[in-house]
Amino acid sequence: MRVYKYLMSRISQEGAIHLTLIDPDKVNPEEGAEIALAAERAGTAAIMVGGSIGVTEAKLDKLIVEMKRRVKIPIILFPGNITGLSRYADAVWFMSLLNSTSTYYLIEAQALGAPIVKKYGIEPIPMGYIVIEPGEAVGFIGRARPIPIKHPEIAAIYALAAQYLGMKFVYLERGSGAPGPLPPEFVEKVANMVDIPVIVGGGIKEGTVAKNLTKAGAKCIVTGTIVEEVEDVEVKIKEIVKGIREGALERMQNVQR
Ligand code: 1GP
Repeated sequence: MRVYKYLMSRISQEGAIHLTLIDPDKVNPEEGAEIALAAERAGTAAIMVGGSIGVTEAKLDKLIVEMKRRVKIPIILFPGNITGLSRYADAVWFMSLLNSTSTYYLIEAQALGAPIVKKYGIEPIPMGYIVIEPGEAVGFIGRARPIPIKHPEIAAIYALAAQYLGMKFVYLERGSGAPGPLPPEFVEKVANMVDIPVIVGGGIKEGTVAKNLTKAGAKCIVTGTIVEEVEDVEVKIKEIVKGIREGALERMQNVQR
């Protein structure tokens, strides 16, 4: 419960947090550790490590060992499959792709992964994962039936089901590298339906976008691709973290009114 409690306490203190996603297939361990360090300095709350393609345990191990030497914030696995587990991580999003048409991504991969999580002593954090169109690589690989962007009410009922199933977070995923982020109204509809924190990711590149999504109710904003594109990771993540802080502040002021 250590990482779960840490995330919840930062969310309750700050209103919303930023998580930096690093794809082990796209960086070498040194680059990954550099990005993690810059992200930590910029105020990201935790590092997520994972991807849909090309992830091996050996690659993950090397990357996470290097990161652990450099940063203090938790490293949370974001597995696309059972190869996405490493004994060196602090926690794992123990997630089910709720709108997958495949029982593998709903529960079979989780069953295969569960004894490994137990053996390695990684903290599982239960999370419902919902893919919204276009869904990008994860939508295709995960055999999702992506939720139409016009129908946030469908995402909202999946999110509520996740909460009733006991999941501690729900993740609205537009897909890594999506051409644009989720609209704030979409996030608002889901956030108004559930009591568990809503994580939002996919296509977020600007502080103003992070601000509007946070204001709409997101409690965690995930960015991945942007750190692979910019020269100064620290400056970019600072911009996004600043946006999240402003959005959280405005949301909390609206609640008090
Ligand atoms: C992917 O939501 C995350 O799972 C992050 O997406 O790479 O587009 O930032 P980006």
